[in-house]
Amino acid sequence: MKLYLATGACSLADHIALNEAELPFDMIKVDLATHKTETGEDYFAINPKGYIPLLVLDDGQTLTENAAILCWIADQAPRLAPAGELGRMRLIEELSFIAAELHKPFIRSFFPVNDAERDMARHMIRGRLDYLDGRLADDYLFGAEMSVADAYLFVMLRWAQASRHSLSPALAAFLARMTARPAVARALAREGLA
Ligand SMILES: N[C@@H](CCC(=O)N[C@@H](CS)C(=O)NCC(=O)O)C(=O)O
Repeated sequence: MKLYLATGACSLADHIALNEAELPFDMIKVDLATHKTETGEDYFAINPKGYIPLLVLDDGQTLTENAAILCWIADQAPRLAPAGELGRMRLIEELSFIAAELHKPFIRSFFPVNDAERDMARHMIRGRLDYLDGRLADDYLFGAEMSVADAYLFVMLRWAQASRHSLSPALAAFLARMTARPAVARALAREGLA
């Protein structure tokens, strides 16, 4: 298996989830400015979408989109998904929320076309962080056990911290709790972020 990623980018969520699932993989770094892989290949030729993450399965099939890749990883390690009748739907609900309502506004705030767009994106992120603060009464989004959605949220909170959004005590504690997990520490070290 191969994961195409960029250091500290959203693909860190997939990296963490693969580690948590104990699924070994080769890591290929992509330079998002030039869209070249670390071995000099044209990334558009590998993934026409041009963005990371991309997961190449052992049989050569490819998966893109964090939500889909994280769902696939949870299928390989069901303890990384919420249980119960609506468990899978709850996971999709959470991943969709993080992708559309948090990840995308972060991209808008990092690369705005103007100040108004940046301010609007930051305002949206603030509202989402406030909502998530209320969700984190337990250790993780779905209670006492970590899921792949927590890996995605972890990356978003790293970005929030780096871009000077204040984190509530519950969100800061979640960030610290995730950072202390061995699978997370290994991912950070392998990406050179430790
Ligand atoms: N919808 C995609 C978005 C992924 C995404 O935004 N990737 C960013 C890094 S965090 C990227 O590769 N940007 C470079 C580009 O768009 O060319 C997903 O959820 O997987």
